[in-house]
Amino acid sequence: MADCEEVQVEVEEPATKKARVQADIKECGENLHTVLKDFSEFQQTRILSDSSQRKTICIEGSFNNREGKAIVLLEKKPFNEEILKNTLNSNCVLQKEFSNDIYGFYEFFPSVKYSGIKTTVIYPATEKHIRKYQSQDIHLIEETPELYESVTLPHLQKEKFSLQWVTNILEHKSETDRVVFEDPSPEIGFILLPDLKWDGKQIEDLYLVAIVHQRGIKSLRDLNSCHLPLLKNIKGKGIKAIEEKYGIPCSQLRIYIHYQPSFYHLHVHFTYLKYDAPGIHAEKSHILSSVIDNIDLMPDYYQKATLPFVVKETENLFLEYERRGIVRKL
Ligand code: G7M
Repeated sequence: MADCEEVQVEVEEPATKKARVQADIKECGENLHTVLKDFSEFQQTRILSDSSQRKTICIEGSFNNREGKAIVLLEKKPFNEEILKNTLNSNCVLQKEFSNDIYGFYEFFPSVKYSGIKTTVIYPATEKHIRKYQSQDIHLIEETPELYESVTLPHLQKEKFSLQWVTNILEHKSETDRVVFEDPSPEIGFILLPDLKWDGKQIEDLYLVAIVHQRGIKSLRDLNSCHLPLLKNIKGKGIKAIEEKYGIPCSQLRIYIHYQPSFYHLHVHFTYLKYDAPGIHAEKSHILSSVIDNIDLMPDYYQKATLPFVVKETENLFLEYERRGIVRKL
């Protein structure tokens, strides 16, 4: 995809703006992210999910003059010391709602610099992206090795997310300035960088992923004793890199692999232990130390084990299992 010059947006006449947007599209093809400066061209269609607990909202919509759907995911950020230092002062607005005895209730407006909302834009978004971000009923499937071979694997071969973002990272085409550590070995090497879900600022929600250089390892199911050097390398060097850069000891890290993952190219998650990151529960995450230990005890453990996983009702994988009578809706 051709690189595009950044376009400075000042206040524009609507007609000028339309012409500029069309010119940007012509110049930049599908790459919305080289020109997106605000949401004036975004048309909201519906809310896909909304969590007051996680303080996130996910919106489906489209961009004027661009074909296809887009997803915008907004997430309020956790507090950290830097924000507090720079907001609890006179550069903010404090509006009193009411008071009663020693209790005062206010609405607090920090300055623009410190009230940023973490924003992810996916464009063009596929139906699979939309299903992924849509809130819906979920089911637990106990996948035996036979079910993996006869249902899950054929499904994966038929339908999977593009791995382009992974390839871009491994080939140093994207997110190069975010890389925390790289071991370039084609067999046991990996790239460690902040996950999409982490802005890399505060350790309270620290979230990194280690993406392996070796191609062809789809998921936990594929892991066997050949992969022990790779897994041990990720664990050892990942921990060291995080300790050096962020000062967090390994005893405060949660290091795990998802099953099923969303992307079928092996990657390991590193999160801060106190942070309840999405996908850390027992039905989805497998602690890396236990994975290594299981394979040490039985080299083909993950080819023999029944592995549970969670699936959403509208996912095609659910429909495959439903068709075979293994799960059913209420
Ligand atoms: O569930 P699964 O194990 O497949 O997790 C994949 C992880 O990759 C998730 O935590 C995503 O937030 C993360 N991720 C997805 N994308 C598309 C990107 C990306 O483009 N860059 C980075 N750094 N992380 C991503």
